[in-house]
Amino acid sequence: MTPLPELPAASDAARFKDAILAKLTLTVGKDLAHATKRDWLIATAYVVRDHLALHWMESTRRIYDGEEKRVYYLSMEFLIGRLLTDALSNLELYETCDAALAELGQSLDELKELEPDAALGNGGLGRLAACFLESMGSVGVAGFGYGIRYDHGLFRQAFDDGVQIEMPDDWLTFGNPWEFERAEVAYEIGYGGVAASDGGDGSEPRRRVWRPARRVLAVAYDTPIAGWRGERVNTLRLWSARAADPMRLDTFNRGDYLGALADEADARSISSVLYPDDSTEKGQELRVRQEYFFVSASLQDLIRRHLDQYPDLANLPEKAAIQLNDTHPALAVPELMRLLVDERELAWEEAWRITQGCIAYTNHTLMPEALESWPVALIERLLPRHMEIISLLHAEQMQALKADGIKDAAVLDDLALIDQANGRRVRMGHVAFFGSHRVNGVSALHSELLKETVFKALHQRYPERIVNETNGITPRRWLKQCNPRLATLVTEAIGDRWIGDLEHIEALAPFAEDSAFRERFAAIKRANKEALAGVIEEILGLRVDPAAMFDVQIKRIHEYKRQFLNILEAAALAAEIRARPNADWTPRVKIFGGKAAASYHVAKAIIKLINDVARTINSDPVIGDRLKIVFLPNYRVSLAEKIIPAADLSEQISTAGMEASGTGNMKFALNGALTIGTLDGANVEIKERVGDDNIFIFGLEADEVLQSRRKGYDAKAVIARTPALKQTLEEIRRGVFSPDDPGRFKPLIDGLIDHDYFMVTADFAAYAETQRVVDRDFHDADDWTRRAVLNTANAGWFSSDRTIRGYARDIWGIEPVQGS
Ligand code: 26Q
Repeated sequence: MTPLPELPAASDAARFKDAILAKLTLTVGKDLAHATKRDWLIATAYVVRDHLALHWMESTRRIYDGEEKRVYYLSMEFLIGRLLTDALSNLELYETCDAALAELGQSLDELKELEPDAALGNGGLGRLAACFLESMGSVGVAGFGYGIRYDHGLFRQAFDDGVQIEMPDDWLTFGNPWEFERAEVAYEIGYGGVAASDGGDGSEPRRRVWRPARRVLAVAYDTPIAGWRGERVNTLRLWSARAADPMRLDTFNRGDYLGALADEADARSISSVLYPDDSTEKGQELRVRQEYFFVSASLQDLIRRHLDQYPDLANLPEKAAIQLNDTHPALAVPELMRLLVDERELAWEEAWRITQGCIAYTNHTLMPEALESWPVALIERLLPRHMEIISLLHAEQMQALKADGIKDAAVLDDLALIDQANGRRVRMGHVAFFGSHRVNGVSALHSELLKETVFKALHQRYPERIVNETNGITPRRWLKQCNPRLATLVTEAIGDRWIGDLEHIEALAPFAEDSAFRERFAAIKRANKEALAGVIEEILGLRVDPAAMFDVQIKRIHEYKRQFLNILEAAALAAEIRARPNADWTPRVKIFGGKAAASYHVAKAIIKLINDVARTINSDPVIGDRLKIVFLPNYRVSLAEKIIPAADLSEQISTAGMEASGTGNMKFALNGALTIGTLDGANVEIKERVGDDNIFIFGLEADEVLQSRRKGYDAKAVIARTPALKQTLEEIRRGVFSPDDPGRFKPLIDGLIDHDYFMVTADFAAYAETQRVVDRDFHDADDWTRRAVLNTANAGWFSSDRTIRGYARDIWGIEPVQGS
């Protein structure tokens, strides 16, 4: 075993300082006199990366020597955010680095703000993948993230007069100090062409070869991800696309310079941009090309790794778990079959045993329009052999069903991988379900609804397959790092065990009754609010009062998440304040953040409405500090880290039955915000844990929403008997908030009146009423703090460490090495 080089101990600031200086000079290539802040940041990151790398080598060796089962998390999205604080904190180098930089006249606080977010994801699903990678490292699971190294992550959001403008994200402009390029790890990915029989004697009818028309290369880039205390450093391997031949010299020599580079441009387009959509919008061919690209590269890679260690693939299910993050990587099912049957010449049945034994699928949505399906003709053209395999699986399944006496055409239709009704489409959810040994939902409610709705027929046929794994969040990033004041207080009170074992934070509960503790807790919330007020002033030039209630809704803008309901209620409240300015109002600052998919016009209209209402209310001298509305542009992980610690009230107000889980809800509770929410997703489980008295629940429940829709919900009648709502809708409709363009919101309001699918009007009265209870309760500041402490103390179960242990036990069949 080659000995590893030595690095300064965690407490050795002097040597850490020397190491930064060495990187600045030798790697960044700058001397002290000319180094920019960014140069300092990059030099620091390289020093930290050295530490990561050593732990990483050790982890990799341990996995190999221990013949551990590896978990491959396949995800189109990894919403990592910044890595400097994460790595420093998990390696317990933060203070050392801070001191070293101080000696160099630099401030860690300042430098860390210069790191761009790695925004390779849209929202919850991508952030969950990032929390899972960190948790796998923390609980001792040999985890590998596989995804795409997008040149451009999620767009940057700017506002032009309150209208969202999308700007390209350029996170790689100044290089990425965290990654290791692996030019030698490259796989060929084929597209198009034909599938044909490979001569033979006809005794093996399924021996087929695929001759793709085009090939691109997938090149690996590795980022080490440290678990808590650096116990284990796992790998995020992202694939970047290249042309197999970078340039056509013959074309170039003919003088066609662009043509000579066309293949390269075409290949690179595959990993060039993240699809900026968090649910709907589909059909683009590039999306399928992206999906196949990273699935094929990842499977080829994990098979090679397995064969480096074991003689054959028969034991792959014992040594490799492949988790599909939604249907986006569902092509893994036919691709693994193809690799096993066509390339490794395994028998079809054996290949199926291995495929199903390895693969498991997580569903993140019940919305039918968000479930991927691709036209058969598209898959046939792009991936002819995969279409053949899917058709074979489809036929086998139909045969088995008929053999079992199932003849009901409707039932057969519901179970089919290929939907014959809608112009022949491949249902990726069905492909993923069928190819998996386990399928999981992401909250208790969501998993039950999966069984009753989208996968009802499949569940009846395979009743053991669906399990629940309620989402979680990593307490390292979402308390220790983002809220150091509170983290320190918690540690002073109960010790630091909570960091590696969040359920231990329960020990904080008795402190809710301790008035001196409450005072300190409240002072920390206040300090965090002052810091956020500073950020708001810097970004928007608006002063907000840190004594007011900070009421926050941050998440993708979507009709089902109902930012619309929130702003309608705010506008109604503003009218009441204007009518009775001297009543006893509880001052509030309503904070919004979130991006709308570029093509989602209703969502963009909602953003504009929030901004228009904000401008009107914020400049109304009668309302003053009683109500302020803030829309922070370009919501992203690093902004969430500043907002969440400062929140008093967390808005989780989706139409019941539509938010699969939510994870922001957990981050707020952990940071001592009270939730106002519907009984949706993981809100249900949050309520069970923090207790009915420490959460504000309102509105229709999931079954009532379905019932109401079935009966034909009549928004007009509800509006007519809800005066505050009626008046607010009329105001918006006639342009009170958009005097420059009075008709601007007419379509939005008319849409609501005509067809309120998301039950905004149905829940308005209950929501408004509950907000007044919130107002009243916030008045009793000390009791509010008591309830906030109980939220923090009871949020321990929502650690993603707990979630990962659940997956390990129920789905991957492994015993994590560390922890309980
Ligand atoms: C699909 C096809 C084409 C283009 C884009 C997409 C696409 C992209 C992203 C579809 C869905 C997503 C992301 C979904 C998502 O973030 N879902 C959220 O997942 C969280 C983690 O489980 C849950 O907490 C949220 O409730 C759920 O909305």
